[in-house]
Amino acid sequence: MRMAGSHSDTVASDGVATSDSGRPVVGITACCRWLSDMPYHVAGGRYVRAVSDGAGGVPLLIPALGRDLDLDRLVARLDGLLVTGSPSNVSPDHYGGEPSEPGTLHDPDRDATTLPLIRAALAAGLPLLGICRGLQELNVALGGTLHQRVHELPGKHDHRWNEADPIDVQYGPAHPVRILEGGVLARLLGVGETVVNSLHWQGIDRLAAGLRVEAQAPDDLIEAVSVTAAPAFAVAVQWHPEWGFRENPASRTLLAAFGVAARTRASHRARTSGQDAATDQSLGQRQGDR
Ligand SMILES: [Mn+2]
Repeated sequence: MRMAGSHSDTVASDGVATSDSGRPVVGITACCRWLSDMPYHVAGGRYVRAVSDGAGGVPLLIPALGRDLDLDRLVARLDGLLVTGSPSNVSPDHYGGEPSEPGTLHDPDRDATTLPLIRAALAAGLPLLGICRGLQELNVALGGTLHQRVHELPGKHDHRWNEADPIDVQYGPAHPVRILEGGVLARLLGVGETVVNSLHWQGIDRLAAGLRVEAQAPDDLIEAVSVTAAPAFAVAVQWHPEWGFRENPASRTLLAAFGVAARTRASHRARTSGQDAATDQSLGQRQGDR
């Protein structure tokens, strides 16, 4: 058990955000997957660990319930939102793209959840970290478009992984990214190159208004973005910082920065919790009156 005197609201020397009290509640988007003929709402364990151990948050999985989720009430109770990666692709219907190749995995329940959830989270000033599909969803949610098969585009590299490789090779260092001057990543990681993993077929085509390019691959594919007008940390990356983050200083720094932003949000929520309670009470009365 940690002693009371060990409380820390800062980033620890190992780059992991830690706090014994007031841990921020961080929503984690789930996919809807059919297992044994039943829908399950799932998120990879490494995203959960990235939130709990990397960002120092209390992970809260958000089911892919689409319009049956009360987004405003949900967002009001969160201190941060992690939009996860997934084997499924955003349906091109959401950005006016060509129909996907036969056999492409889609997740309409997730699309129906994450796209409005991202917009609600940003409108509420919630800290946000998008990973892989999460970066693509952020771009689509704000009006951008995607390439569905980057490796087939002239001048673009193959950003995919090899299924035949062991998992640690699949998630191993794949290509450098160039961190651009003046952005959030430049402040956290410095300007210049860092090597990242790469497990994606898709990529950003037209960047949404309201996003800025934070990092690019050698083929100029956008590998990281931030939300220009966001009051808090709002960054998305095409790579997977959650994979092996304990051994990767840049990933630890990124997750810790997200955690610090979420903790700032949590302390703000704690200060205004009296107002929240009053709102809850009036909502309860309204429901009781029906
Ligand atoms: Mn890549």
